[in-house]
Amino acid sequence: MGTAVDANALNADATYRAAVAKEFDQVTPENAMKWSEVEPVQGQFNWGPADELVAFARAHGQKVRGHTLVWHSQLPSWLTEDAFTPAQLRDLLRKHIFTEVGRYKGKIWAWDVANEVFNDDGTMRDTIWLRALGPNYIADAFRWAHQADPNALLFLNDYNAEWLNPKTDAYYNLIKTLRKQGVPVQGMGMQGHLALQYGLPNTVLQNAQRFDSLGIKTAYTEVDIRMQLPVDVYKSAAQSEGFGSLLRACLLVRGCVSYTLWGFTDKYSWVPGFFDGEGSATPMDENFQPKPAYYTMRETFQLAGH
Ligand code: 9MR
Repeated sequence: MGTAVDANALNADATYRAAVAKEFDQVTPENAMKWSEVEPVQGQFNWGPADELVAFARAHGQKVRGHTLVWHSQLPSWLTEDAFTPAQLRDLLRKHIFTEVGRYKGKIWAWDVANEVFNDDGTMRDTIWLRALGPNYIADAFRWAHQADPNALLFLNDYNAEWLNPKTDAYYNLIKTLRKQGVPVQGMGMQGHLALQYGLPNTVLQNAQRFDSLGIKTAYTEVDIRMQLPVDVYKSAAQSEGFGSLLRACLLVRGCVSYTLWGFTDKYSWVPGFFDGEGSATPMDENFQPKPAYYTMRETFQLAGH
């Protein structure tokens, strides 16, 4: 059971810090390991917040999920604004992966190597990496990450990847192809950013099962379930069902290795800042009071003997 961790809150808020330590056995840096955070100026690194989280995890016996090596978002402006040639970009990406994965070698349990590489219709997302390097950038990234830390589990990761749809078809086919080619992709991360107003997906278990049937690990990596405010008891119950159904799917497939919340308290959730009028997306309110979703997950774990 994991959570994304807000590096600032971890330092500034003792209640938050204590809850991260008490409730979870795994942590993901919400932002601290992203390229724009670790290398804001080319060649000038800022490892402080990521180092602190890794040390915190070690002190509390927690695993760390590294997030994320290749993404189209939160790239430093020096990288996106300078006109690098494709060969230079390939070199920069390679160096980035070796530097970051190498720094934390042996300390990261699983890496989200490639994040959000497909569009919802199953076509490849148009990114700086696809444009410059072509679709093989994904295989390259996995090979480099594996060379840099052979023991870390290497994941793809995306949203709208929790049910059967054209995007998950694309991931299913990509993983099959990469595995045939011997590319070290070992897991599929299903983020789990759901929203009550769109309805809860009903092919969650089938989707987890088909990834499982490829012989890879699966994980729910960024679960939160937002809603249009204000909260009421019905929304709260539906949210609780949503958190529970993803967790049950995880417990029901052999290779599902973790269930991570994208923040556990509304106090630091990314949701209100991104979606107007929406919120209450996590299992604890702004005062760290558990919601029905919290108890549903706890009971589900207890029923499963955890
Ligand atoms: O929660 C993160 C937020 O603080 C950042 O501002 C945002 C920038 O894009 O990224 C958020 O985390 C994202 C994660 O890294 C990848 N999947 C979607 C998450 C929510 O946007």
